[in-house]
Amino acid sequence: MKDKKTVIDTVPAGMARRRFINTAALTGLTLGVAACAEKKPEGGAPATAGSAPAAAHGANSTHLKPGELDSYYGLWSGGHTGDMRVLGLPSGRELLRIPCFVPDALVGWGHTNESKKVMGTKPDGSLRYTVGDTHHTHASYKDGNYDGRYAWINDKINSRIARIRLDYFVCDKITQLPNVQGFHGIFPDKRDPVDPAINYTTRVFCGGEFAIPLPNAGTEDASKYRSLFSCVDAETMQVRWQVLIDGNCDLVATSYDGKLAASNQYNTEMGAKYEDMMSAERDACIFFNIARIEEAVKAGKFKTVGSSKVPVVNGTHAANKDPKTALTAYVSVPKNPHGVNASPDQKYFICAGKLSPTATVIELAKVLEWFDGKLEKLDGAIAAEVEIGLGPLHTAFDGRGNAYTTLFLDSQVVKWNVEKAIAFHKGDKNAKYVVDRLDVQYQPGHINGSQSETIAADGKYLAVGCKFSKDRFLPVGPLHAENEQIIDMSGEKMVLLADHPVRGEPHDFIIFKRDLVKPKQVYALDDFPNAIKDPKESGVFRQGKKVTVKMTSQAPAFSLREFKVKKGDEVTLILTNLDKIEDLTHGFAIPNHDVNFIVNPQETASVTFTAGEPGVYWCYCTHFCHALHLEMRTRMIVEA
Ligand code: RUQ
Ligand code: CUA
Ligand code: CA
Repeated sequence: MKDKKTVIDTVPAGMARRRFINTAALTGLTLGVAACAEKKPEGGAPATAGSAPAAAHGANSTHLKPGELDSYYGLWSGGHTGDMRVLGLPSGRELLRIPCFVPDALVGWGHTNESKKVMGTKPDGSLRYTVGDTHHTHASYKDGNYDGRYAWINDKINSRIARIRLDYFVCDKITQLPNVQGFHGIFPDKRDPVDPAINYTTRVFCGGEFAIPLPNAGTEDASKYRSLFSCVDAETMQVRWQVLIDGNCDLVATSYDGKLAASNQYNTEMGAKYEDMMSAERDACIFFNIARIEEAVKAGKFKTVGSSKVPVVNGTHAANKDPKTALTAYVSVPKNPHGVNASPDQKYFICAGKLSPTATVIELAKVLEWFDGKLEKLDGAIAAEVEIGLGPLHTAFDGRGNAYTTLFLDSQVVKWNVEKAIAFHKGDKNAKYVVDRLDVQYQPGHINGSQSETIAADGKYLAVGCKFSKDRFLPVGPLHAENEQIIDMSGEKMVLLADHPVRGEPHDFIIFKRDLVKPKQVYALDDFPNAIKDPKESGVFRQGKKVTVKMTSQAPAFSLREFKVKKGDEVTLILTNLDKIEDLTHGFAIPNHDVNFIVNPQETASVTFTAGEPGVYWCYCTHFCHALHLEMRTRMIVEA
């Protein structure tokens, strides 16, 4: 790896001399990941020694004394565990896992009727899906910063978007995008493109990665497949509109003025095989003109696909040749780009090269000039295209003009100065835009800094999701933990502070100041239409074979000491937790009936199950709540 870095550091200015990785080289490098695992990267100059002790630096630390609280929240995508993780930063301590797309045994997610309703069921009442694959999570904005209302997360497998309420830290809605496969990038808008009074998130944009026949009636001719870019209403979670595009979408970013959304495209070739997908020297970053798309929808200039009623406007090259009416703009960027990120100075989008060792800096004002017919060539929106290292994927910012990009193949984070990169690109060969390189362990994908994707980027901590930990943790069989690393980004040089093992696989995350969210301490009884507000309402209510059991909990007892049902009854058990103290949560488990869920203070939850073989079933509290927690039980007596 050393010699490759030397090449990059000494590369002369000018687009023509840039080195691209060809197909053969890439295949070699990709397969080479496992081989690299055998030996530690040598970390050639000018990389900072990856293992430099944090104490030597002294500014920021991940160490908190017992009882000390973190200063940041982190919302983390859980990857193919299908949930969202909540971390405290800088310690990196995991505080919560919020289930959304897949069942969860602690909460009873996917078991209670309330969560099944959010997740979606088949006509027979069983869950539609029990797997998920979350990649990207982003939160709602107001005035360019997080407002603590919502976060969203994607499920790539089943094209679902979940909304997390940041007052209760629970998922309250899930929407499936019609006619989309491989829903990947996700980003909320930061304000309305037209109405200046709407300075907060009202839309969430979703990129469709895999092209499919529209409608999906099954055809082998991949050249006929298409991808859609979707807009979901932040409040109703309904899909507002979709855009038919050429190529595909990967990651998504939005401008601070609300006018543009962007998505990098690695498959402008519209290939069905990887060789085809990397056959062109350049791909694109597609820009969506939000106001124009919504005007077109209003004017009825759309079609629909299959049984979906969602308006689909035409964003293809052919339909958008005239800048003055174009809904989309395709800015050319090098071969198979990956992440696209909006800089906190609100001026640029950075598109990382992935198969090209470059980052492309796209100037938003110029893209808008093109839409106004004032910029002749879209290429004029490219403010810089500079070499930064091998396998660039995602970029974070410090609010001081620097970008931090992960280099998957180099196993590094490169810190580079955006304005100096622009100067270099314009011909100033003395502009040293690479500020620092830090070895990370190993093969980093996502990266984010504290407050990075807001106007309040504070440049303190950087977290990096490393896809391979190799030798960093005790081996636990063939599958290793992955490695999330925390870096002090406050100084000129980056300093590695900590390793954190994590269950696969780390994906996208955001880090924000803790006072931006106001978590609630107890639920409100009235939020649950089926709440049992008084223990006296408890009892067994029968209508033929359908039985409703109503019960309340107050430590250390359930309101019913026993209840009787008959074998084969369809039993719906409703439990309201009348305890009012924060964290006084009870659980409810029924042996041999696949029932276990929790009820938080003032929360109501219900389950529906079929009563099994006659006998006695001790239902017990699963969540430690009281000195008499073990005694907190009730008997279900199933009669013949
Ligand atoms: S993508 S490693 Cu699914 Cu987040 Cu870039
Ligand atoms: Cu109630 Cu344990
Ligand atoms: Ca390509």
